[in-house]
Amino acid sequence: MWDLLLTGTAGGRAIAVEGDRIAWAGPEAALPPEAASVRHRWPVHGRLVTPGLIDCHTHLVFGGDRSAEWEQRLAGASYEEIAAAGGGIRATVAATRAAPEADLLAGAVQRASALAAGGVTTVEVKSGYGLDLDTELRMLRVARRLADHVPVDVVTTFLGAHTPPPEFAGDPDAYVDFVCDEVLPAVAAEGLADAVDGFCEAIAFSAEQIDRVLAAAARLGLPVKLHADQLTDGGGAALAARHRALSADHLEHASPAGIAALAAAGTVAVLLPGAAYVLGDETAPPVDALRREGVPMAVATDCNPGTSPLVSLPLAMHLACTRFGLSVDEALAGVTTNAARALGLAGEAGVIAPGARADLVVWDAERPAQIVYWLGAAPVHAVIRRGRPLTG
Ligand code: DI6
Ligand code: FE
Repeated sequence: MWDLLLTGTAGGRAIAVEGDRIAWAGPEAALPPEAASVRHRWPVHGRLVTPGLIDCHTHLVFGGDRSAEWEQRLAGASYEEIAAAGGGIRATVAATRAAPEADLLAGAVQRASALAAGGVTTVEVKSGYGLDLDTELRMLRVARRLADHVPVDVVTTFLGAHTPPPEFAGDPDAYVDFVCDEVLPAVAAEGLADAVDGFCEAIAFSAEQIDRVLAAAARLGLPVKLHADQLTDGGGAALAARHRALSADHLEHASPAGIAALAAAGTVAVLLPGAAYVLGDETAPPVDALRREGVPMAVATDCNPGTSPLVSLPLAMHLACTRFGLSVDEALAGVTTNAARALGLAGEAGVIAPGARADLVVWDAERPAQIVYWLGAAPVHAVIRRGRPLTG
């Protein structure tokens, strides 16, 4: 028997839920006889209902605070200069290593709760601020525990190859060996990562070094994704495609050949307009080329303390429209179907179709543009997570 039936949605569709799954979705006029005996009926009075939103790229577990660096950037320092002077990612690494697990969890819960308030029901969380065995494992354990405190599903990604840590300064290859031979196998043995990522960038790792990390992930049966061509064209898109990555993320400086390779590999392009905005990078990713080649585009917050202190996915959608030129429909697909695909969850999340997880948002809106247009006030009316209404 159906547990819940939403009627009167903006599109004139009805949506039935049984247990934690969508049981039926279609025009109200076509409802089958089961509808007569549903446990709860929920008329939504013309409101828009979307899949629960998916933030498919975040670094929301971290210690410390980088607001002072942001002020230095306001005064003219560049992200690369700050990183070269020992700030940037390394500053967060020091603070994260020093933070007790309870503090890491408390900060992550706060940020994930803010995302959830904006309609997010699935969030990806990366490691990468530990860069030693203990802290990488601790970050991933905190990420796994998040779902006990915030009503979201969490997908974890191991980002050991984020930047070379101070112990390996001057010898990034030795650090890559350590990641491949020690940290990644330990992470996999504990089942702490759903995927493996790397930062392919002049200030982090070369394509050759990342290639080794992604190959090690494949040997352990883990899917891969990649921070590619964010600040410079380092051949990241082509590298991601060669490894059949779930996603290639950022892509502001990706080459046409890189985009074509992503299309051929079926890799999702994850656009992160918060980072471009905060860094003041005027270069938009090659959205026209992505469209032309048929590369699916996702949109995410990249929530992190350095380049994207952003805890609203609807605001990321707004920036994707205004700064990168996406349409509202593209932005919505970017946080639902395409974001699911970027996490290997196609068909499971991000769609309203029989068999999919019953994660739904009822909006105080009739049209998607009303979600995206507001800055800082997501018009969430109610959220249903795995079949259970949370609010409203
Ligand atoms: N790309 C980013 O934008 C973040 N990490 C990455 O690989 C920045 C992380 C930070 O500055 O702390
Ligand atoms: Fe990132």
